[in-house]
Amino acid sequence: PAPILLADYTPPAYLIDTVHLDVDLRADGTVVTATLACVRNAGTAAAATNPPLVLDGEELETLEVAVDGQVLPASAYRIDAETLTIATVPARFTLRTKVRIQPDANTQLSGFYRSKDGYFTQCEAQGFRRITWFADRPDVMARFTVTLHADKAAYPVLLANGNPVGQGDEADGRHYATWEDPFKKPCYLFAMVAAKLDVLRDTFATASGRTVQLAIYVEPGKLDQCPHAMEALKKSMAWDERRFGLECDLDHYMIVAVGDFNMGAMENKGLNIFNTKYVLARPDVATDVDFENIDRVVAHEYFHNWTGNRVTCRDWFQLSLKEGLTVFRDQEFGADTHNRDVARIREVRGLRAAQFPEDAGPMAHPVRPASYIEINNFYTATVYEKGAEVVRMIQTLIGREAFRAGMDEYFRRHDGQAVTCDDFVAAMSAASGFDFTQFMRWYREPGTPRVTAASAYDAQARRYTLTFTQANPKASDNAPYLIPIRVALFDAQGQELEGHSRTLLLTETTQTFAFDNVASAPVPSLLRDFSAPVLLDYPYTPAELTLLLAAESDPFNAWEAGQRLATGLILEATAAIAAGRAPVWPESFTAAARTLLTGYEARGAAFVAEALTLPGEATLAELLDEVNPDALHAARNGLRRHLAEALHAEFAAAYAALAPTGPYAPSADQAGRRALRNVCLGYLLERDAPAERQRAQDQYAGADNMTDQFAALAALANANAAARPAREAALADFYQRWQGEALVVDKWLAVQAGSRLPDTLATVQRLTAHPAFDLSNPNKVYALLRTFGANLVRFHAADGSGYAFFAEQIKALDARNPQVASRLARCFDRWKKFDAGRQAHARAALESLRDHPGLSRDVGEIVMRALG
Ligand code: HT7
Ligand code: ZN
Repeated sequence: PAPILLADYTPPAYLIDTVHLDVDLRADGTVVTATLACVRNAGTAAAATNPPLVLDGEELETLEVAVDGQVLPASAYRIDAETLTIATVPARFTLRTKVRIQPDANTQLSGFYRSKDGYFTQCEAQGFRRITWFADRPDVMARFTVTLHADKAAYPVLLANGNPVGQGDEADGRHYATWEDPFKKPCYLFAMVAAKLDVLRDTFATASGRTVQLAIYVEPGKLDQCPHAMEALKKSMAWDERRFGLECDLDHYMIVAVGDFNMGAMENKGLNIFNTKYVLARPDVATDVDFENIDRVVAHEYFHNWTGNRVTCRDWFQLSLKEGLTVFRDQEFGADTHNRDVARIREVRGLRAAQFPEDAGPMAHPVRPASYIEINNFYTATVYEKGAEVVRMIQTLIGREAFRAGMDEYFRRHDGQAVTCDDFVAAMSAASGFDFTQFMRWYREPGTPRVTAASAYDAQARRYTLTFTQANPKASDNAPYLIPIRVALFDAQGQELEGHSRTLLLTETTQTFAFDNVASAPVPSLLRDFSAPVLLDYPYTPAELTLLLAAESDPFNAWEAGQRLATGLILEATAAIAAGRAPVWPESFTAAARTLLTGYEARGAAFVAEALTLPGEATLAELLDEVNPDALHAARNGLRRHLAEALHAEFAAAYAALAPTGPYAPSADQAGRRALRNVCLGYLLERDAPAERQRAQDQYAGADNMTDQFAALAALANANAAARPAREAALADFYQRWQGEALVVDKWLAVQAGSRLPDTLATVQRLTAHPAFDLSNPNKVYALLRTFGANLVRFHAADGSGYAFFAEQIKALDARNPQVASRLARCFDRWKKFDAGRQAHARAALESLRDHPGLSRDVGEIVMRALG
């Protein structure tokens, strides 16, 4: 298929003012009658030419088309694979269409589909066209009124966006409900639900004194897993008022949880639909990470109510306008309400594990892509996470106050509009006076810029200089980016030099900055708080890194120093192991780890847990020209084992000291202590000692919360051969205990698929036939298959068995759900980083996918890009 280009954007020929939908759910399908008030778009050049009306539709059985009440004969319109064209229409008219759709047969989970407890919608990006004929593009915004009719006993809950304006009983045990949304919206924000669900209700009083009715709808019997999400919603509402002066504009804010969902959640106006994973939580079934993720996702979808819904995207190339900005907002919310230091570390860890590889691989694209074949393939780490980094840099460049003024200006200018990333940046520029011309490169170019720094010290002049050189081989030219680099200088005793902490603005390819009155050669701390999403090279010595790890007050850069130290050791060890030599682990690193571990009260348990977690294999692999996954895996595990042996007493002491002292709460403080205790447990189990296995078994059996229970299970699942019986017993017990909780079963699948044991592929193959697995459920697919695809050493097995298995799974899945199949196909992205033998196997798997009859556009785009 031909790519869709940003350069080809033209405004819509017709606008739609109002939409009335009548949705009649029946056993033989759902009949949707849509009445659209259409008007020619006077602002376009084509308006004078009486253009045809072209609407989008997919898998619709068209029963009737009428213009201004006159049913059209079939000869008056044309329907092809994906469009309805009416050649001649008046400048203003009412279009009525009647279609039948089959939600029970909708396995793609896009449009209107069946899940366990009823019917749900997912319309972003282009699902609305699977419900009725429409101009399915975000710059067509309309006022929607919806009436749903369904069997009352089977589907007692009937919901749509906006306010309830009517309801009643109908013949044959049926009922109806009418909802009216007072806000204009693009159709991707449309939602409706007809289901049997329980509801938790609450209210929120806004700053201006309005009351918002809150409701969370979940599968019957799960109400006790809703309170955390409700609290998160109220916290988000209060935070957005405080930080950005943004108040909830709705009378009703509803969240509906569904177990079959392609992504995390969806911000439909006033009727969010969520994956159960981001709603349901109770201490015995959800981990600290789950609780925190729920906070973040609830906040994210709520924040979209302004950044995405009140001001939306002109076209899908502008996706980061709403996603990058909303991720930045949810990150800030998480930092303010949880633990700012650790939040930033985790964000960067995530960026390096997912976005940096994406930017270096075949799916590299700008934050604002210039072209796509399938838009669903562009809900990426680049659009979301790098997009958030770009917004964060804007705040760094102009300061927090001006950023807030820029947000105010953005809403003042564009409330109710569909706009572009340029419009957002123009508002920021107007509020701050900052010229963002050069900065726009961050939106335009793919690839991660590499910044190389060098330093010089002139003792006589007491002058220290830093010279930076930047390059991005993936960019379309060699022009430099505007890069903010936060810097501090430290003396040899680890004291930060006063007056020398600055944000340097790189604007040239090579640029030198001077620091005067510097008494002795300092140690620079570069890119504090990760002030720009770049790769930064500086020839740090291990001693300098050790100093920064101990002394840097910026927690990100303290952590970064430790990661740099560990990275250097693991990469050296990888080379040694590949060459048949034994790795060497210097005592200085062990000593630094010991200092961290024994000093956790002062530095914070959550920080120390992050600092003692070695860089992940995918992140490390990016630093190698050719990856030997076995050697890399052995090297990283070798360092873990070395620390486990050398610091056994310290790990055991910290493990004991961090034991819980009161009842479980998912607070930041408790979560930090549990995180560190479980890091200790993981290290302790690296030793081949029965006592350590017993420790893990005891924790597993005695835990009163899922965080500790699952950490013990994960440690056992990765333990060596001697722990096999303990491992199998724990896995069997866990399934036995939790088979009724779908989200816990996902953890059980994931912990096996991510295991480093050599027979993991065989286990995963076996699990695809287990009753717990279901290829139709995205959560199950992600838990088992995507986790396996991210298991560097097992997925990239030298004999190609991982690749061959995966290709077959993708084919099977593609026939049901191309969006999810395509996300699995992304696991092949980095195949060219491996040796020739592995590459040959990966190429064969990709070619078999390419040649698979009926392959979707979604998977096709990923495979073609991968094959390059
Ligand atoms: N804006 C939402 C995106 C989304 C989505 C996109 C494609 C297919 C299914 C989807 N479900 C949700 C989610 C968000 O970023 O808030
Ligand atoms: Zn979003």
